[in-house]
Amino acid sequence: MAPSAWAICCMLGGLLLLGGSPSPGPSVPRLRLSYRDLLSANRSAVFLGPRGSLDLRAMYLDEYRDRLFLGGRDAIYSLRLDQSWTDPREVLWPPQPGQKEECVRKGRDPLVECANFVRVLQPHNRTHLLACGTGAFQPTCALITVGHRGEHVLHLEPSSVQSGRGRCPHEPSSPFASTFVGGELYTGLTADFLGREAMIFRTGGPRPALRSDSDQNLLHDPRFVMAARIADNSDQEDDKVYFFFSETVPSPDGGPGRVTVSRVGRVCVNDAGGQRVLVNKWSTFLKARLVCSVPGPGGAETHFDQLEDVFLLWPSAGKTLEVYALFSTVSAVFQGFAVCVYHMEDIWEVFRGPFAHQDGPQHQWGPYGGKVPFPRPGVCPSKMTAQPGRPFGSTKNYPDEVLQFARAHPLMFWPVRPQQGRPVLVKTHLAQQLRQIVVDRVEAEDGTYDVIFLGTDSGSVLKVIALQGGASTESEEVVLEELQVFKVPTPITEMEISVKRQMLYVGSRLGVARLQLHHCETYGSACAECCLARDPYCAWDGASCTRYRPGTSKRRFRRQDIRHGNPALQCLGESQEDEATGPVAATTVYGTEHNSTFLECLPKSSQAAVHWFLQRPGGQGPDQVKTDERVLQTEQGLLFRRLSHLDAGIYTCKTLEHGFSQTVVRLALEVIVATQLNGLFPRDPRPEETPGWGGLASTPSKAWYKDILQLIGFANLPRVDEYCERVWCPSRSRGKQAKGKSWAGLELGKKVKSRGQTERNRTPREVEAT
Ligand SMILES: *[C@@H]1O[C@H](CO)[C@@H](O)[C@H](O)[C@H]1NC(C)=O
Ligand SMILES: *[C@@H]1O[C@H](CO)[C@@H](O)[C@H](O)[C@H]1NC(C)=O
Ligand SMILES: CC(=O)N[C@H]1CO[C@H](CO)[C@@H](O)[C@@H]1O
Repeated sequence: MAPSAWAICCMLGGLLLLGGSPSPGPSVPRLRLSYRDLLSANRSAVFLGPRGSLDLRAMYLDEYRDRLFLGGRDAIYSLRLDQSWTDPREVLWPPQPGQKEECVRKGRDPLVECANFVRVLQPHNRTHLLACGTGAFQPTCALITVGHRGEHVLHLEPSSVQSGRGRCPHEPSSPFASTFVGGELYTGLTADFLGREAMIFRTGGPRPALRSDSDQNLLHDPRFVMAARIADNSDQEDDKVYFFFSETVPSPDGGPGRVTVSRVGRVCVNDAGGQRVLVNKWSTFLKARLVCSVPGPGGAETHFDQLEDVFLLWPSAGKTLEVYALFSTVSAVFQGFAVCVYHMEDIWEVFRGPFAHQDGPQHQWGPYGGKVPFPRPGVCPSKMTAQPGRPFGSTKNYPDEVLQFARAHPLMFWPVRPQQGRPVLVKTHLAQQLRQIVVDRVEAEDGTYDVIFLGTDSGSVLKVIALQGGASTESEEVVLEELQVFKVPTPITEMEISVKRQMLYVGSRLGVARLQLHHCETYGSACAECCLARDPYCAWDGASCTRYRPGTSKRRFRRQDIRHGNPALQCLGESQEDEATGPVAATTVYGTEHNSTFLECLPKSSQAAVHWFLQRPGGQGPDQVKTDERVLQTEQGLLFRRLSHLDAGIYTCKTLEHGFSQTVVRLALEVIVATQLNGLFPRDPRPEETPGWGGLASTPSKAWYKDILQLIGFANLPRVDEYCERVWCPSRSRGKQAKGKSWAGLELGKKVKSRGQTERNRTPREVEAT
C-alpha cells in the first residue's frame, strides 16, 4: 500500500509527541510572531533600499535630528524616524575611478570585497556626518551634509574626500569599532591591507594622529566589538575612551596553545603620546579581562570567553553606568551564550588595582609587587597628577620610566567580575546564535526590570527578562517574545534602541527594520492573558491590555505581575465577562470510524501546558483524555490514528500556565460509524490509485452525497460541505501535502479544525482560578 497521508500524519504525530512533561518552560519564547504577524499588526516596518538589499555595514541612530543613517554598499541612506519610510534620501558613493580594478588586480573578490562598503557613520558637527568606507580596499572618508534639524537633505561634499587609512578597515566584514569624540575619530581595527596589524587609532583633529605601539604586541588578534567615551568622574581631563574586544592570547599559565579572552581596554582622551620611540604612540593604554562564567560543581567553571556585543545602560542621575555584555563559548563541545552585567565601578576598581606581571614567557602571571612609578601608568594628566614643580600637564612630560612601565604592563592583574558573580542569562542548546544585545530599563508596577533584546543569526529578536531570585543568586529568565523581523533568516548585525520612540532599530545585511518594543494588544483581550504575559511594558487597565505608565492617575486599576505572572491574584473579580458568556461553545467536527482525525488546539502561549478533557455523551464529568498508541497529543492538537465510535464526545483543550487554567477550544466530535458508511458506499474499486486521506477514496455520486447529508443532518450544511470536500477531494489535499512537506499531515489536520473553528475567534474564554 502506498504511504497514505494517514501514515505520514501518524509518523508526524509520533515526532511531535509532547512526552511526560507537557510544559516547555519559560526559556521557550512564550509568543512567537512571524514576519507577517509583525507587519500586519503594524508592529514593524522594513527598509531594504531601492535594489532590494542594502548590504548594510553601518547604522547611526540620530535622535537629535530624528533620522536614521545607513551605510551600505556604495551608498548612504537617510530615513526620517517620525515618518513612514517611503521617503528615503540616498547618496551613491562608489569607489573612485580605477580603485575597483586595482582591487581586483590585487586578487580580491570583485563582488564581495571590491566595492565601497560604508563602515563609519559618526556625527561630525551639527550639519555634517563623517562617513568612511572600505573604498575597494582603499579606505576613504568624506563629510556628508545632512542639514539642520528638521531638514531632510543628504549630500556628499566632494572636496572633503580623503584617505581613510586608520579610520576604516580595508575589509567589508572584519571586526571594527569606532567612536567620535571632540572632533576626533577613535577606531579599533586592523589597519593594513593584509589585515594583520591590529591597532587603536585616533585621527582627524588638529593633534597628530595617535596609534598603538605595534612593536610591543599590546593587542593579540583583537576582535573589536565597541568603543565609547566614558567619563570616569566630573573632571573632564580624566575622560577616557573604552574599547571592548576579544583577544587570542598565549595560554596564560605558560602552557602551549592559545586561548580566547575578552577585554575592556582604555586610553585617555587627552593622551598626547610620549617621547622618542613613543612619539605619536598611546602612553595611557591599559586593559583588563572581562570574566563571564558559571560556577559548576567542584569549582569547575564554564567560561563564556568570546565577546559578541556590548550595550551601555546609561543610568538615571546618581547611579553608575552598567555594561551589558553578550558572550559566546569558544568550546568545540557545546555552543552557549551568556549575558553578564558589569558595574562601571568594578571596572574602575580593577584599573586601580595591581598590574599583571610575568617574569618571562614561560612563567605564571602574578600581581606586580615592585614600586609603581608616578604618575601611575594609565592615569590621565590632570590636576591630580600635578606636583609642585612637576606639572605633568601632558603625557609628553611623563618620565620615561612611567611610559616604559605602561608599555611593559598593559594588562591589569585582576579580572572584572560580573554583578552577582555570574551571568544574568545563559542560553545553551539554542537553535540560533545570538549576535546583538540592547537593554531597556522599564518601570513596572512591582519594580524595575531590564528588558533584554537579543538579535539572532536567523533574523529574529528575542525579548527576555531576567528575574533576580529573592534569596538565591539564581536568576529566572522569561522569554516573552520571539519576533521574526526579517522575512528570510539573516544574522542581525546592528541594533539600536530609541527609548523616546519606544522603538528598536534592527539591521542585517539585507536592510533595516523598526520594531515597536511592545504591542500589548497581542497578548489577548482578558486580564488573565495580559497578566500571564509578564511583560513589564504592559498591564491590564480594567478593560484591555495596554502600555503601563508608572504614576498615571488610573494606577489603582492597573493589574500587572511580572515576578510571578499570577492572574489568580491580579485578576480577581476581572473575569465576570467570562462567567457571563459561560463556557466556550463547542464546535461540531466529524470523523469516520476506523479513520484518522485531528482536533486542533493552538494556545497563544508556548509556555503553557496543554491538557485535553473528554465529556462522553451521558457519561460523568469530563475525564482527562488518555493518550496511547492510538491517540496522540501533539503540539498542534489531538491526533486519533484510528477513530472508534467510543471516541465521540465533547473535547476540551485547556492550558495551564502559572497555575492558571484557560479553555482554548471545545470540539464536539461526532463519529460516523463504519456500518452506516458501508451501507451507503459500495466497495472502492481501485483503492491503490486513489489513497485518499479520509479513506473514502472514490469520487462520490450525487446520490451518495445526498445520503450522507441526510445522515448528518442539514443543520450543519456549510461544515458538512467542507467535510465532504476533504473526504472526497483527496487529490486537492495531496497537493497541499506535497507543498507542506513534513507538515503535510498536520496541514490536513488543520483543515479539519479550521473548519470546526471558523468561529473560534479568541473571544472570552472560560477562566478558572485555581
Ligand atoms: C504604523 O506605525 C507607524 C509608526 O508607529 C505610524 O506612524 C503609522 O501611523 C501606523 N499605521 C497604522 C495604519 O496604524
Ligand atoms: C561642520 O563642518 C563642516 C566642515 O568642516 C563646515 O563646513 C560646517 O560649516 C560645519 N557646520 C557647523 C554648523 O559648524
Ligand atoms: C485508513 C482507514 O482506516 N480507512 C478507513 C476509512 O473508513 C472507510 C469506511 O469505513 C474504511 O473502508 C477505510 O478502511
